[in-house]
Amino acid sequence: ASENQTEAEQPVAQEVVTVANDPLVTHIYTADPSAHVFNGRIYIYPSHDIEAGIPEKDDGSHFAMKDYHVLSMDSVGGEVKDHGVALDIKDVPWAGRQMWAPDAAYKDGTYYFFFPAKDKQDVFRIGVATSNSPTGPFKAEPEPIKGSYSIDPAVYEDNGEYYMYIGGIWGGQLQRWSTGTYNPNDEYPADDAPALMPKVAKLSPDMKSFAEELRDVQILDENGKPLLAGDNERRFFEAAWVHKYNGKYYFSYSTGDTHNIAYATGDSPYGPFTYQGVILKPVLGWTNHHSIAEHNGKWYLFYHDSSLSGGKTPLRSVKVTELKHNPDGSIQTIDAMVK
Ligand code: FUB
Repeated sequence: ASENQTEAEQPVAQEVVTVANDPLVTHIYTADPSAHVFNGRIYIYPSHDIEAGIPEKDDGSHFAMKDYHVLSMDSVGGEVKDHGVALDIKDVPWAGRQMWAPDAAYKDGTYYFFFPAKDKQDVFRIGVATSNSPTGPFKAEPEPIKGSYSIDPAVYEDNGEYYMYIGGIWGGQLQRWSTGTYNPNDEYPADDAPALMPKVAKLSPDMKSFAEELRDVQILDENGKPLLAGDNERRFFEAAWVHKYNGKYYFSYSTGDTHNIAYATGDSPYGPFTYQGVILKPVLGWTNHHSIAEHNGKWYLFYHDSSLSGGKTPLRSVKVTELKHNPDGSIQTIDAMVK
């Protein structure tokens, strides 16, 4: 604030809610929780972190996960059940390594499990696997989704249509697709150019292919201009998620190297979305990744941190805390940098 500003003109500091939560499970490491409510029960589709002994690098090779488990619970605070291995990399014909943040969706009696993994050429693709149970086991399709790339699929259903959001920069390889085809070299926009945007496409009725070309999800600043690549505090990095509240679409994501879960709002699942603020401040460990779901009239933020491993970035645990929308539609910022 400048010296000439009156007290009334000075910006009001956003209220921050501090929380301390325990891991939902402690017998395995879990991360990137995608939560859904199916038949009234909460199902969480996380990554399954393992001690791979690979040194930490910007390309993320230390996240060397090989399978997925599904967790479920009757309600937040209730007993959390681990349903065991739902999909193993050895049962995915096209996958080479690194099973990263997944998501799931339900349509017409079938549960669809979406997951990113590097193919045998070390290029991230998005796979799909199906089951008649929300907990799997899931049977993988022999090939990844045609035209898919990068990481962190999030599937959002709106009026019977399913939209897949994807993207992650650095280790998630989004920067290698700026021309539409794969470029093995990392090329990033200049700091004063628009940031790399996540992508979205509607899924085909069979849920196993894109119904259209992937397009940019525009995230705009308060002046309606795309966020810039150098705006590390606000620009998209990875971990897309969409929820709808009071008729508005909320696109939330991790800002990566500044470690926030940020959100932007818009009037269509395709965007554009206007940046609004921070949902979750940095947690213990480098990554921040979340999902948002409503259950029994309350909204919840599912997230992870590295508290159980004493701060080791690739060994994380999923947690949950209540998320509150203010009457004006803004979301209260949560600080979970404790425990
Ligand atoms: O878990 C591996 C990667 O770390 C995820 O795909 C990213 O979102 C980050 O959480």
